[in-house]
Amino acid sequence: MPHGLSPHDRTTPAIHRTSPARLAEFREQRFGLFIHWGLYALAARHEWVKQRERLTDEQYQPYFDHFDPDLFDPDAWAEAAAGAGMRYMVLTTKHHDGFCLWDSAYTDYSVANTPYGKDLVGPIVEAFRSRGLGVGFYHSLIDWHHAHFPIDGLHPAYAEGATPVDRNIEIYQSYLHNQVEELLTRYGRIDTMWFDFSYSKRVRDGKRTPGGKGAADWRSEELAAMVRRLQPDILINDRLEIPGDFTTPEQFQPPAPPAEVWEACQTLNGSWGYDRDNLDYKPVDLLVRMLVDTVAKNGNLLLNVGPNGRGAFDPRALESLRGIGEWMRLHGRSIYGAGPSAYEAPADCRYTQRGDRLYVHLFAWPYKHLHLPGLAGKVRYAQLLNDASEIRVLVPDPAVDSGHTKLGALPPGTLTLQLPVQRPDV
Ligand code: FHN
Repeated sequence: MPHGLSPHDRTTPAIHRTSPARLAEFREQRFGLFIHWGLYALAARHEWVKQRERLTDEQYQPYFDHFDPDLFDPDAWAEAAAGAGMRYMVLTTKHHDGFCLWDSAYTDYSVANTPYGKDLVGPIVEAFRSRGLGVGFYHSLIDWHHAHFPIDGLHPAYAEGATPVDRNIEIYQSYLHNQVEELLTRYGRIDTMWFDFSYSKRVRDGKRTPGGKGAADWRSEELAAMVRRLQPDILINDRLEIPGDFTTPEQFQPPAPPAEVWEACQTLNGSWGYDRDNLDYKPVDLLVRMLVDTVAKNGNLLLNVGPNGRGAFDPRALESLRGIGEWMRLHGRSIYGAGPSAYEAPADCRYTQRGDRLYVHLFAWPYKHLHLPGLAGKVRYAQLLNDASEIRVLVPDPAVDSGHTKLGALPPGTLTLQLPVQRPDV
């Protein structure tokens, strides 16, 4: 993600236009894999490399000419995601550089004309769908390769010194709509459409981006109506600059539960595209806490992996997914279909609740005494779900409005106690 891009101002309220059943399914899933893959993976720096390094089309062309992911194995990707406990996936069909991962009838700038030469979207969709995971498409509204996409303040040409110029955006709008129609009619049921991104209101370092783009530039209402006509149960995100089905806070955790349906998108190491030399991988327990914090605030987490130029997940990414998967093996039932509790969690704790089961996630330890305010008299029993050393949980004394727990010496990690409680009167 380029320096200086602030997290998106999610001022566009989400209007739930898809079916309640689809929203319930989305909330049940809670955890998905974001995949950023394209020519930029060969540069192995980040997905904005063309703009950040002011590469001309000619300087970027070698990545196209050498795109031949010989280690591409979508089944391995899907296995790693399923093993991490992920329940759906969102794939970049086209990112800002305009390169298409499918054989589009509307451009030669696609995988079909690279040395690899074959459709990538279909095998990826099939690998994930065959394992019961949901399938979503990320599609960039921005297109730095298209001859009629305006040169504006974000365009690599502007970074190279070109003057902003509108060009013929109507031609680009038709191209955008036609490609979305291609994607939504070629690969069966698609569960999520993840557009990215509008910036008509964007101000950077106190200055408005020259020629920002918004709903009018994408013909967003018409585009969204077509998407829903082609895929009636699809979820559309909020980045068309018109109300969507869910909002998309990016690389930050909202301090309080947002009112609308929301999905946090996060990276493993700060980069969406494969960034070989970026060693800043978040530790697993932080990734787990992000997931827990998100669900405790009634959100979903879309966690990103950027496959490398040969089509493989980096060993560090696989290690992260394996670590999360181990935690999910123990505690997935505190995530799937779970959500916020009406009970207020103590500091350094998060509560997730599903039905009459309250899950207490300790973000700090060791607690000498864990006070669970408001639960006195409501707990029938406590069950330790970790494989940690034995823990004695004293069921709160009904006379005392707080419970306390003597914790044995615990290994680091998030502890989850399962306390079946009567639902609070909310
Ligand atoms: O510019 C993109 C970025 O490369 C990445 O795709 C993220 C993912 O949400 N979206 C935009 C930045 O907000």
